[in-house]
Amino acid sequence: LKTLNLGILAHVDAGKTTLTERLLHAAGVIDAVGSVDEGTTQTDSNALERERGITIRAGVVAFTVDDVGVQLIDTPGHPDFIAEVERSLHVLDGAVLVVSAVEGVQPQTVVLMRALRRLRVPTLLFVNKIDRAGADPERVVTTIRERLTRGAIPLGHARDAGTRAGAFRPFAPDDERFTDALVEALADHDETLLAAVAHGRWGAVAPDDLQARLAAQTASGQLHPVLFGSAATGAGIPALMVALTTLLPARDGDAEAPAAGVVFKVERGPGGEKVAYVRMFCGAVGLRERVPLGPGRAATVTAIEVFEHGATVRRAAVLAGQIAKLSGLREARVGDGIGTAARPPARDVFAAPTLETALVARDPAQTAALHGALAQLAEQDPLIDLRQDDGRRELFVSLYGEVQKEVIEHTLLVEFGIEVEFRETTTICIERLEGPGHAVVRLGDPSNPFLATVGLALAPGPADSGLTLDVAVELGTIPLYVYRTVDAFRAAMTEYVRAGLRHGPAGWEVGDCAATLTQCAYSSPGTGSGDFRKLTPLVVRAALEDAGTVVCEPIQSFHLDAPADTLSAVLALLAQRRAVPRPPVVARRWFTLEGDIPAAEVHRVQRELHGRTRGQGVLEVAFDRYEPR
Ligand SMILES: Nc1nc2c(ncn2[C@@H]2O[C@H](COP(=O)(O)OP(=O)(O)OP(=O)(O)O)[C@@H](O)[C@H]2O)c(=O)[nH]1
Ligand SMILES: [Mg+2]
Repeated sequence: LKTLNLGILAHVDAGKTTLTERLLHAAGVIDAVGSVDEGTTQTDSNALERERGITIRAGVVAFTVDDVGVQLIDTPGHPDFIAEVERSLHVLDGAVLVVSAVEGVQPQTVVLMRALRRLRVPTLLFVNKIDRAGADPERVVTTIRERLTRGAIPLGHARDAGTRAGAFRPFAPDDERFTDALVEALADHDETLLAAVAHGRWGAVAPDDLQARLAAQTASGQLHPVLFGSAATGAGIPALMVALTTLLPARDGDAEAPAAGVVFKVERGPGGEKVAYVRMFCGAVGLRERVPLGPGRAATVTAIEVFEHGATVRRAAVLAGQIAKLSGLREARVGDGIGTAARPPARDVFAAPTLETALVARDPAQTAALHGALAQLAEQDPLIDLRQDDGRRELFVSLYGEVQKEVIEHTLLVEFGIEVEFRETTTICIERLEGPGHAVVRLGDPSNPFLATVGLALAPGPADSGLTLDVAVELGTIPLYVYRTVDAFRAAMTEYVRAGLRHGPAGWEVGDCAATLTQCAYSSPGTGSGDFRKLTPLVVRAALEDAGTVVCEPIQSFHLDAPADTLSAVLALLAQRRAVPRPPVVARRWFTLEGDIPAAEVHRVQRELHGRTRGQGVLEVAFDRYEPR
């Protein structure tokens, strides 16, 4: 059996979850199509999803079409849950991007398509809701071409759009209008075909050959076939099923190769135990096997469940191409590579959250419980990035937006019985060193309770260099009876310095720092690792005070599309909100603006853009850099 890991992506409410139900029904997995509005779907399975009628967590469900085992990932469309989409993107063989025939191309559609194209994920476009009043599939295809991809190639057309009878009519393989358009699109990336067209000889290309070329260019992410239908009525679903297996690249996994997989989701099982969702790229992992989980960590697999025919089934191994839920990986984190041939973690596709909020338990007696609960949530959603202020009173979490905040509040209440109160939402800044700084605390100093000497010099590092530590002390001053090797000592010291940099003098994390250990001493046999672990952050703190720091705010690069006649209104808005646009590019009815904007202003611009562009403006932002505030 070949496998196809298929992502369903779209702007919120375009119909991903309903479409998933339809596909499961068409594949014979479920007898009746569930409803999002009644809370009876397979993939919107948690209580909050059912209550709100939106998808919050990515859900996996499997079915078989012909000889292909499809493992479908239904993703959330709301931008606050983009982190869920991010994790899924790295495990896909192909995707269906759903576009509503009524609302057309929406903000998140643009964001998602850009990510899919950047990662070259083979993608089909499904124009959904052709049964709904107001559906205008022709106009949607035009905007898809203008805003998403010039490589859009409709495989048919919608008849009776805007009525319950709306249906999909695929083009006949020898329909000349279709083959002309297809050849023209294929020739853009195919020189032999281009030459044939130029010489008027392409008529000799057989329909089967065109189909194979279409599949090849879809697989390479150059062309994007477009289908039409309705997840509500089932129109167009059979054609979509065929396209999944004939146009997207299903794979025969190599189970004999060295094991490589990735953890893309972590959840807690009914008994509170950790369950890691893993996609294997090649090789296999068996029950009771001890698997590497990234540098210095490993764990033994105690249970394996794979996805089959709408359910999960216990198995003795997870094979190349498959997705499985693995138990026993207590240390597993989202993004961990699994196995001996694991790839390094992928770079983030979407921007990290740039907002944060403090929260406290309404009942102070629950403060410790709140900490534990948030730590568990942060495990499932690492970008939450739980932090605590110096006074140890308030907890901070990172956020994408207000809806994510409400979900956290609700989850804490329902799953953990903790009522919380949020403080106001603020932007996450960092501190940078203003210049070099130095500090030393010596063994035997009356103010030093630890059995160690640590001297540190800090200097500003280049942008994005993170933390580097140079150990510039005599070998004899390093307590090798504690750390065994100089490398182990350096690794441990790096972590201690990092701990000290977590809160700079202004309370923000200190970024990009070149540290040098200038002095070191110990007193054998009394000195232990605890002495260095506890003393180093204090020395870092003193060195930071000596250097001085400047607070820097996140700056995002933006991409803004809006109707051409709204350009001056949009420019005025951007100027008010400290954005710095480059010259606009106007293409017929739309203009595009790119430039920089402080993250703190994005929310306001997003809100006001709506009114200034008749609801059509789309602002996409991505983190770019930090700059002094
Ligand atoms: N008329 C019509 N309604 C549809 C169709 N597909 C979905 N809907 C409705 O649109 C609403 C949203 O559908 P969902 O399937 O939850 O959309 P989604 O893309 O999964 O939404 P999120 O996961 O929250 O982003 C529901 O009320 C569906 O019943 C369709 O083809 N036609
Ligand atoms: Mg959904």
